[in-house]
Amino acid sequence: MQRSLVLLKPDAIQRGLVGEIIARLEKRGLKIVAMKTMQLDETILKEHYAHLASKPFFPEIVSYMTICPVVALIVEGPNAIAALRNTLGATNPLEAVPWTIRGDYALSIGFNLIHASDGEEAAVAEIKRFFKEEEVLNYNKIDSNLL
Ligand code: IDP
Ligand code: MG
Repeated sequence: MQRSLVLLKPDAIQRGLVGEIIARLEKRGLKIVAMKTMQLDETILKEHYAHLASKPFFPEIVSYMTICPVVALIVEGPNAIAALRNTLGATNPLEAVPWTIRGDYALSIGFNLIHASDGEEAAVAEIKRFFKEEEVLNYNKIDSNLL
């Protein structure tokens, strides 16, 4: 069983797509084990996007990601990390295939709606960065033996 951090970025909130995106994750079979709204700031973004902090477009990422709150989730499932990355589609929505979240709802790399961890190590670090242990729920889903 794997866990991943998911962020529904400010454009998901601004465009009223939070419910639709979460519905897709639920329908894929992923279990929500934590969820909250959060206002991000430059400090957390410099950590979260450390691999992009020296890029010329980093200030744009900060403006985008701080324009309003995000919805942060931890989702769980078998191979959740790969399943999520496939469900998201490519980073650049123009390259994301139809039926993926970015392929269906986004047009620009600057506004691509959703984040998910890109590997197991990143998932552990990102979950710790965004959630306290007591915010993570421990419960069974009635259909969990079918996954
Ligand atoms: P990912 O979100 O698919 O994991 P990353 O390469 O980790 O993609 O980039 C993180 C985020 O930074 C992207 O989702 C996007 O919001 C933003 N980003 C990446 N490259 C660009 C760019 O060239 N211009 C503007 N924003 C970018
Ligand atoms: Mg990434």
